[in-house]
Amino acid sequence: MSSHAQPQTLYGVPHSLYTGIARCYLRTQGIAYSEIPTTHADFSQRIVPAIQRSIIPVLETPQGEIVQDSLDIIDHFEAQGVPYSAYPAGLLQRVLSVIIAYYGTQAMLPHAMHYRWSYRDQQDDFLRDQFAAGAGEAMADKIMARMNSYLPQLGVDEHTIPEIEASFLQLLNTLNAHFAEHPYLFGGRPSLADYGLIGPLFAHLGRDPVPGHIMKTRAPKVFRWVERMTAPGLDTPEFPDYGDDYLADDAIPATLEPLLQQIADESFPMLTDKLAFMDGLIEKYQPADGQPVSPKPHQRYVGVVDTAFRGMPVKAGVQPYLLYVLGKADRMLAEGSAEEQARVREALAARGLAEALPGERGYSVDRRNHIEVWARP
Ligand SMILES: N[C@@H](CCC(=O)N[C@@H](CS)C(=O)NCC(=O)O)C(=O)O
Repeated sequence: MSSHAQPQTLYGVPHSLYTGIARCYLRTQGIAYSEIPTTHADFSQRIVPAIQRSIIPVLETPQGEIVQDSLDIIDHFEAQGVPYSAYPAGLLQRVLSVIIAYYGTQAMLPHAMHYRWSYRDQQDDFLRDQFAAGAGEAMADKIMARMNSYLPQLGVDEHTIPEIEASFLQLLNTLNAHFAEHPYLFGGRPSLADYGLIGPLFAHLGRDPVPGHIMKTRAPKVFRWVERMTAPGLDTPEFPDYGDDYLADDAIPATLEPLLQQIADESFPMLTDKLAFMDGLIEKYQPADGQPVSPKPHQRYVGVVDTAFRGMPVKAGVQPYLLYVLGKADRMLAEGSAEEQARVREALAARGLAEALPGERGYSVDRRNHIEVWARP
């Protein structure tokens, strides 16, 4: 059992993408917690003033420490030691787990939001029920309208929708084949990659009626992985002799290669365009170290780029947060020996993923006082 005897408090709701990431992690590690919705007075009276915006998930420890951000919540517990660390020992697996986490938490936002909000006629009763349970009847309509309004800045439009749907089906096919052979992406326990993908694949694509039906009927093994990720501990009855460690020797399973190919195909040129946009912002405004990335804490987008998704032109909003995620991969790589770094760079280049590492740009994105800020050397 867990060494965390007193329960943690997790502020969140069942249908929230990022809350799911933190919740799956707590359950896998056997960390006792209770989940409290944002309607609770504690959230508005204590948590929001402390974190400067209304956002979930938020962890409050029994000692009163407050942690916002799904990945920071993971790192908070990693630092204390957990039964199933989310960071593989192999440097390539570790770096790829960050890139896959980026794909899940950032690149799949259009998939999640499209399937949630473009099929209102078929799932409105379900969504209304979920939002009312999480935020109260009075607030449900307002929050639903706000979430629905995010589609244009996510690049969800009549031209991209067929590509977003093709991307979802391709992902399901790949993962269905992978999870027939392995319980998790890199072997016998979930890594940051699994936690990144579970965000969209649980809250939206795994449980909203329209995409949930597609997942169950077309990719039953993916549905089982979603259950496995949300279960306590490791839930692997299909793999009795598999063991609970990552694949040895930093191996990348053959069944994962199509996923890495899809991530490379879909990340470029969009990621490069977004990074170039941020380079331009920094060049123009020369923010000081520690300056928030946007004027108001709840603003996540700093601009819009003309780019492409699977060959389709699209306007996409730029979130500095993506650099917060991908910067982790650069830092991990820097910890390896020169030989190891060369091996990993070569492996990334062979998969078209070399440019997924932002590299040294004269700035990075950090989080201070719960807010994303520009970090300067
Ligand atoms: N980077 C944050 C993102 C959290 C986030 O976007 N949470 C959504 C719910 S899934 C939210 O609170 N949105 C509030 C809003 O957009 O107004 C994390 O990983 O925790």
